[in-house]
Amino acid sequence: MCRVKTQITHRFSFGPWNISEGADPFGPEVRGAFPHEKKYALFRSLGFEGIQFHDDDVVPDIENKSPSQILEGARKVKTILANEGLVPEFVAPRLWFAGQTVDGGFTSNSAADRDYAWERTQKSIDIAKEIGSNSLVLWLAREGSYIREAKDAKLSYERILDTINRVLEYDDSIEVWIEPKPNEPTDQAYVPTIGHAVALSYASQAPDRVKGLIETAHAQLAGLDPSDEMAFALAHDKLASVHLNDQNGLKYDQDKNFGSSNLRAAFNQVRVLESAGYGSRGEFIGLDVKAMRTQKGLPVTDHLTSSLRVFHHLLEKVRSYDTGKEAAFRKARDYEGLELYVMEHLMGIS
Ligand code: XUL
Ligand code: MN
Repeated sequence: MCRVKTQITHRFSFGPWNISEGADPFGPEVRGAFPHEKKYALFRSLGFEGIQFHDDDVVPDIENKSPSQILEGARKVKTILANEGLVPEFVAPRLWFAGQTVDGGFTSNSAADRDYAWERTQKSIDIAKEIGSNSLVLWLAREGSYIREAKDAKLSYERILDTINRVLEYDDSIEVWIEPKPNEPTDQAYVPTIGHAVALSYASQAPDRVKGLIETAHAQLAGLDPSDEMAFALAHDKLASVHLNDQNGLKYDQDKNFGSSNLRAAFNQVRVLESAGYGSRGEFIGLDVKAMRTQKGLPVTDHLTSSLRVFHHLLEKVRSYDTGKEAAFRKARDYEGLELYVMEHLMGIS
C-alpha cells in the first residue's frame, strides 16, 4: 500500500555561482563570463524560483562601497527580483576571498581580521533584510586550521558561538543557517557536520533561529551518509535548506549532478526529505552543482536542469515506493528482501 499524503509542491533554488566559467586550479577558465545581470532572467525558465546569494553577488565591489551605496545596490536587486518573480532565499558573507580572511575570519588569530569578518557579516545581514530575506548562510570556509597547533580550537568554537549570538542580537528576525563542510579550503574545518551545527544552535541565545543547510557532497566528504545527516537535522526541526549534488568518493569537493555518482543515496535523500514533509513550509530544494569543465556553451545550464530532472524522477520513485512492503520486510527483519525490492524499484522492475 502506498502512503496517502498531501503532495508537496517543491520550490527550487540555486546561486549565480552555479553558472560558471569552468575554472579549476590547473588551467585557465574555459568559458567566457555570462553577465551576472543576465542570470536573473534564466531562473524561472529553467524551473527555479529561489535565488541564493553571496553578499557581493548582490552588491559587486562591496569593499569599496559606503553603507548607503550598499543599500542602494541591494534595493536595485530587490526590484529585479520582483520583476523576474524570484524569491531571495539567503545571503552568505563571502568570508574566504579577502586578504583579511587568509587564515579565517571569526577564528583568525588577528583581532583586526576578526573585526573585518564581523563588519562584513553585518553588511550581509543588512543586504539580506533589504532584498527581503531573513536568512544568513554561514559556510565557514576558512574557519579551521591547516595545522592543529595554529589555532586554539576551543577558543575558535567559542568565537564562532559568540558570532552567532552577535548575529541574533543584531537583528531580531534574522536566522543563521550553518552549512557544514569538513575540509577544503582548510585541512580541518570547524563545524564539519550538521551535528556540530545543531549543538551550536542549542547553545545559542535563540535556538529557534539557528538552523542548518546540508550539502550532499559536504556530508560525503565527512564520510557520512547525507540522508542520515538530513534526518538528524529534521528530527531537531533544524533543516532550513539543502544543497543537493553528488560526490564520487573522498576527493576535492566535486559538486557533481544530483544522483550522478550514487543514485541510491540520492533516492534516500529524497525519501527522507519527503517523508518528513520537507518543503511544506516553503523550504527550498537548493542545487549546488557545477557545470563540467568540458561543457561548451554560454551560459551553461544543463547541469542544473539535469539535476532538477533527476530530482523529479526520484520523487516519483519515492512516491511510488511501497512503504507497506518496506514495513513487512522490516518486521520480518528481511533486509536482503528489502534491499532487492529497493534495487528493483530503482531499476524500474517492480
Ligand atoms: C562551498 C559551498 C558554497 C556555499 C555557499 O563548498 O558549497 O558554495 O554553498 O557559499
Ligand atoms: Mn553549498
